[in-house]
Amino acid sequence: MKRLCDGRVVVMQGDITTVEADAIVNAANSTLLGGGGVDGAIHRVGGPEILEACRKIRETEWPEGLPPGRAVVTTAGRLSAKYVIHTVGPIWRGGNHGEDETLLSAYRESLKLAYKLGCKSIAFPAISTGVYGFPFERSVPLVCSVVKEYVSVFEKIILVFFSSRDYETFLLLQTLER
Ligand code: AR6
Repeated sequence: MKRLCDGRVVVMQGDITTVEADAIVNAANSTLLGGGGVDGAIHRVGGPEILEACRKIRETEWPEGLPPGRAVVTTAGRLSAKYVIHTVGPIWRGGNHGEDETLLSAYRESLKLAYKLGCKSIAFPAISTGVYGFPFERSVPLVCSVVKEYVSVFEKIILVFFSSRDYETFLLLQTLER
């Protein structure tokens, strides 16, 4: 684990479902009805209450699905967090299809929503860098730029990397603290 920005940013390797934070961000897909990766883990550990809440959002707010770059909130079910914030990152299509902007938006909308909910801490996985194929190295400066925008708004922004390789790569390339 490494603390940056006077301890306001925590970078760690591990499973996000075990992390203590007011809000945990889920790298979901537009259906909001579950999937693999971190999405699968969050629903598995958080339990059926989360899926139930996602279904309600589909029935009311987003009948066609949640567009990439947007974020919604549900209960965190059995997770220790207060909320799960579901966002949809971009699917990588070569890098010239607005992928960077959509990734920035996914992080930014999640942070905005958490702030509106009164959260003091928020934990993120590496959105879009798994099944969705966004190159991890390219995501690092983007994530750092949004985190910088919000660093003074939260007590703690936690970046959780599942693999030690991603954790090490992030620390090598991060632009939060030089
Ligand atoms: N804790 C933290 N990070 C995790 C965990 C975990 N428990 N499990 C996986 N990761 P992905 P995406 C990492 O594929 O690329 C789903 O099926 C993983 O190693 O979960 O945004 C959704 O339903 C990777 O670094 O999300 C969508 O269909 C990162 O989380 C699609 O995948 C993101 O990988 C979204 O793809």
